Amino acid sequence: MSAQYNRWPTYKPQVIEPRWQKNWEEMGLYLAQEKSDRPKYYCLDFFPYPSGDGLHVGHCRNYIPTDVLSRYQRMNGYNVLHPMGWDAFGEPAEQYAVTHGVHPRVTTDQNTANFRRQMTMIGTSYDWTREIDSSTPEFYRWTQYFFLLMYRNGLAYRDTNWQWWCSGCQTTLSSQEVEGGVCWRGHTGVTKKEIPAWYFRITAYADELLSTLDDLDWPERIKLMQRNWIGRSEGCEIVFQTETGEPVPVFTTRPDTVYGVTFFVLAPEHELVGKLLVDEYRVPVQEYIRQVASMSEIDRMSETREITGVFTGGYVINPLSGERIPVWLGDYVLPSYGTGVVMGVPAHDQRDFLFAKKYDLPVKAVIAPPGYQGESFPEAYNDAGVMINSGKFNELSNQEGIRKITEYLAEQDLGGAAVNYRMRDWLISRQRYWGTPIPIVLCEECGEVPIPDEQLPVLLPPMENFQPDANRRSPLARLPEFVNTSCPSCGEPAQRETDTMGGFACSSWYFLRFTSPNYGLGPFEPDAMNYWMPVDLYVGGAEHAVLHLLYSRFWTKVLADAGLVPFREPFTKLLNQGQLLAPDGQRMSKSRGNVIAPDEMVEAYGADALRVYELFMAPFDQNILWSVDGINGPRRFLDRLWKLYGDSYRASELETNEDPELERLLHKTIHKVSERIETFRYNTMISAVMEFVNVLVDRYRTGHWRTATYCKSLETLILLLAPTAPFFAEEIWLLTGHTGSVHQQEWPIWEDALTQDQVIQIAVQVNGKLRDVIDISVDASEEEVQTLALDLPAVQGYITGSKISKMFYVPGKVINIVTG
Ligand code: ANZ
Ligand code: ZN
Repeated sequence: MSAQYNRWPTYKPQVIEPRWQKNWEEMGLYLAQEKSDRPKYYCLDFFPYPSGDGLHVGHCRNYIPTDVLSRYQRMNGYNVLHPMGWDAFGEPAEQYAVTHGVHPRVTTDQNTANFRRQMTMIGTSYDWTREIDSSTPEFYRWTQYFFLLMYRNGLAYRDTNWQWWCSGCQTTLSSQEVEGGVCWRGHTGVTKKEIPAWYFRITAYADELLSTLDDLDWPERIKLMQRNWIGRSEGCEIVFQTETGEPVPVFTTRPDTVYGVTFFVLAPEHELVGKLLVDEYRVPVQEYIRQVASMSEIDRMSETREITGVFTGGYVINPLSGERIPVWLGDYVLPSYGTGVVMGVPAHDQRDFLFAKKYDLPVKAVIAPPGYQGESFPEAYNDAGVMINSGKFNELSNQEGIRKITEYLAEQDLGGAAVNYRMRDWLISRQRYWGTPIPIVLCEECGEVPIPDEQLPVLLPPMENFQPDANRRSPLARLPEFVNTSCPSCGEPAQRETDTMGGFACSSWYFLRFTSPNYGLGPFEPDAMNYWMPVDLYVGGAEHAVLHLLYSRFWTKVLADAGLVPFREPFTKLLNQGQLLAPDGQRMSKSRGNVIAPDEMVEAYGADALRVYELFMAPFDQNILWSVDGINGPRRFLDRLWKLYGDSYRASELETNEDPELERLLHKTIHKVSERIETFRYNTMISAVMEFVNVLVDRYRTGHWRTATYCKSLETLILLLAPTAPFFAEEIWLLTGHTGSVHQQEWPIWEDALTQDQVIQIAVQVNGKLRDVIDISVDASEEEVQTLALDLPAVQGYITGSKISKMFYVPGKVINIVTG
């Protein structure tokens, strides 16, 4: 404590914060370098889309905690990579541009500049020399390169099947982006249309995407959502035959019920419908197909809706029983699951049961419940039982039956064990302008021809009118100079693919680009990628559980198999922040008019107060409403602490050296703050700091502050606060006579011995008689002692039924509970 002040300045965040922002940038304080003998730490935020609304205080719940951790890790000797960039391609950016009548290049540049300004304003320590923008040719060139890698490896393909079409987005969407007829951006009425589109074969990695989930340090909730999304189902394929000998494989999880099949149901879209259809049923069947085509998948799977169907007039033969089975169409059979066919077992499957009741089809029991006497079932019986009416498999338990029948089918070449996934391939085509052009030429002679790598990027041409096309084609199809080209293979005139890639392509690999953002010879410089990857900590909202977070894992595995990266999972640890809602309980959005911008908060209270408030308001992963007055508390806390430093530095003569109690508290505080930053328990981290400050203020007020321990406490506290309140700490660091930046200091260490609670024993009396003894920390408060004492079984026996009139506590010795 050397510096002396006649006049300690007042705390003016609006003055000091911009000054430090400039200073830190000039010092290059947050530049990450690969050359370092310190261990690396890659701390990443989800790739934000730079929306025209700018940052609101909800985004800060993501960016502030990761910034605190990054700063903390630097002080702990890590070489930290903490970058930021823009997920700038995609429909939201394009929509914004359309609404404002400005080109998305212009609005994107404006929006990213605003985001960068706001992020700097709230004190984030990003290395801005690594900033990337997925809508620049320097970036999307490599997105195209990866597309071609997938194409060469059979993992990208074009298909003309039924696709999800969103009339709001005016583009096709992947199945991951549609739920319950609603697209990921909230448009209702998503339907299926027959449009050619490009897919990534993510299903080829279904098994690995599932099995390697277990080892990830990710929230269980997200892992569970991915597991359900992948939806692995183990069962059996059984090959039935049409009467003309055509095989009809069917997927079932219950091969033990194969003798109970009394009808067959095809999805109305199934390719066999035409072959099985008997002429006299043609009219009602075609009418039925039309009707189902207008239904959404979610309606078709709904359990409350009445199932419908229609008979085709055709039959298949059951390969085990030899029976002739009538073939129906039914809306509850999905074309995209299994083989699009269900073997109807009404006795043991409830949907089949309802179908049989409705259309008066026979119900044949083949699994007997315990004590079964042959009575008819009031509903499907789907529990365990003994096999009956099943030829040579009779009397087996149905579990054994599953095994035996599966084996038998495999031996007879009639099917065998099979695995099915709910997950579908990833539809990547968008019939929109603002995205990465798909680097393919369509040639009449050669078919699909990939653009050679050395001709990349296929540049997104400038377009005045980039509105979606009424013909469900990409706007790029309206540009002859883009479309018409020559075939890279035969040189004849050919046409470019005009679809662009959805934005999730860019975000599937951007984290690799940060390791060497300006590298021109490849998507990343191998040494830099090797040094930084995988990402050590990845933080963002839980809403990306199955889109971005599944796609990036897939993409990484593809790159690993191509020998481009030496790891198979991109994000070692994942955390999701809770949502911050507007005071009205709604999501913040400009259209609702309830956005709270960090700008107004910083102007009124300072960025550090905002940071403390964001961390303090609730546990990191909890949803919470923004409270208008809440930020006053953190601001007052900083004011009070600022003043304490001023007061304490006015005099420097020490009266004594030691304050053992404060010393213990200091070490405990270092310990708590460290542990809680590392585990993202930021709200209690701030409480620990506040409690410590309370004690220091108390020492000052009561005149017990001229001690070496007190001085050391104040010194250490600056360091403890540096990650959380970086401007405040830097200014105090300077004012108290230090040189260099507080952010380049080492994190304080605690002594274990001093963090252990000293335990004492307290006698517990009821009405003056000793009943028990409790062990408790010397620092325990009177309330804690009371609560513990009242909970003791030995005490309960004497106080239940009576009223407690008084409790006397002799600190550190005895507590007496008086009843009556
Ligand atoms: C006969 C059977 C008997 C079935 C029984 C169940 C119980 P998970 O677990 O989801 O994989 N199924 C097969 N393909 C279908 C499709 N395209 N649309 C709708 N349902 C389909 O479910 C597998 C079961 O779902 C399969 O097993 C089949 O019905 C049905 F007592 O086959 B089961
Ligand atoms: Zn050609």
